Amino acid sequence: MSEKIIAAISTPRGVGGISVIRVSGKGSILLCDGLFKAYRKNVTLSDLNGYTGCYGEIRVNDEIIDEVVCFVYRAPHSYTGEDVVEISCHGGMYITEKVLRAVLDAGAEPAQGGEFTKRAFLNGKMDLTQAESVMDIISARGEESARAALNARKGNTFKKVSAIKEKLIETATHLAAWADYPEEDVPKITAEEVKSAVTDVIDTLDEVVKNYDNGKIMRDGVDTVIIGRPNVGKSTIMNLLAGCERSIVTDIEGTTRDIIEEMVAIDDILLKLSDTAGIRHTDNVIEKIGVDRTMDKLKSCGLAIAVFDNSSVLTDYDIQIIENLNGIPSIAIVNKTDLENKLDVEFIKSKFSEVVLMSAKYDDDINNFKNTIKRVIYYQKIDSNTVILANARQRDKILKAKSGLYEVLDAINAGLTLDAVTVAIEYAIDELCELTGEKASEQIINNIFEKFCVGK
Ligand SMILES: Nc1nc2c(ncn2[C@@H]2O[C@H](COP(=O)(O)OP(=O)(O)OP(=O)(O)O)[C@@H](O)[C@H]2O)c(=O)[nH]1
Ligand SMILES: [Mg+2]
Repeated sequence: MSEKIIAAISTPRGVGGISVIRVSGKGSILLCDGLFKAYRKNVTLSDLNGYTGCYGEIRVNDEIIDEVVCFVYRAPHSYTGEDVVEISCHGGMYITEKVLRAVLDAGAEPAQGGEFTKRAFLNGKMDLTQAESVMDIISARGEESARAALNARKGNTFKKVSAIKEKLIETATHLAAWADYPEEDVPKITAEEVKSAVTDVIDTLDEVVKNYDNGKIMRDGVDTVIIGRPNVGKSTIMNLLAGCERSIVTDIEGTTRDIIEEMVAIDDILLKLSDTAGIRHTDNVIEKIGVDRTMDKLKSCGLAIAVFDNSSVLTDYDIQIIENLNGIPSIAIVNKTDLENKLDVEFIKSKFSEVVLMSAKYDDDINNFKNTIKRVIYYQKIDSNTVILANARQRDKILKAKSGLYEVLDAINAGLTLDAVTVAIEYAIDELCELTGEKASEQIINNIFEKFCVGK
């Protein structure tokens, strides 16, 4: 347990009803007692049991800074595993900063980003995957991603990875026992048995990585590109989904020249929406760059919304756009249905599995459009009850473990000694231990917690 007492404001900066200053470390209760005067007679924070609070005021040199409620947690039953006091004062930065200043002047040190959670990890209150999920919960924007992060916070990632690891440890132990103590009665483990156990684990790891890749979509939003010829109504559609005038709309072709981005939530799905420059041949340098960017963006997107104009016949540009959408999940919009039809809608329907007819300018009901978006994205929706990795670091560890296991298979196939096989299995186990933090270097731990906000 760390000797240093740390303190920070744990609520967001800004005006609010209350703000919370968290103080953690051995001696933190006594330190706060020096500043706090309870309204109940003869009561100090040191008298309080864990999980209890007390109403009173923070005073410095007889000056009352604020009326507060102090909540006391006693080690090890606190977030950090140490003695903790949480001071709830009135919101507003002036008062909050003043209370924090009083705590720091009394001997606490300002907490670094993520230091409370780092202490929780170092004190064995949570494993690394749980700690990382704390950050996910804070930044979760959709219901689905919040649930997934909460799941990891409960330790489900740790449990699942531990189960995988146990299976490998069992195989490695068996191999080692059999190789080291041939005279004992250890049942022989065949190469086929090792191969089958290892292949099972590889399959599970594959599933975990796939889940992560899908989960990332939910956390960061689906990269969605609105594409079409100039003037078909792309920006109008962007604004309709965004619910505000995000992108400039005019009847001049080539109005949008660069990519305009906006995050849009459709129920629990988050879209990272990009309105783009209309696709056409142009000599205008700026517009041309815009068109090139649109095509680049298309290559990496998760969903394309291709817009066509109901009031004009198909052009070569429309055809070119359709060809470029090959292999990309897409929805076609036949826009401007309020105008006389000249577009070959049947042709569009033959090219897209999802076609929405609408008038972006006049329709106020876009539920059909939203439902179509959900339908197309939901096929890649993940089950938030299964294991979900929090970040690229965890994913990398899974991939390294997997490569170690492929070496096991190679070693067996090449007829290498069981020692060589055991070494490769141990490598995979090490990688999984690093994932959960059971064996992580100080450097890695520092890197992880540096990304946290102060106060968490
Ligand atoms: N009648 C009718 N007009 C529409 C509809 N949707 C958009 N418009 C009009 O079409 C014109 C072009 O709309 P934008 O949204 O700017 O089109 P865009 O595809 O973004 O155009 P560029 O940025 O130039 O590529 C504007 O005058 C819109 O008001 C519609 O459903 N019906
Ligand atoms: Mg536009």
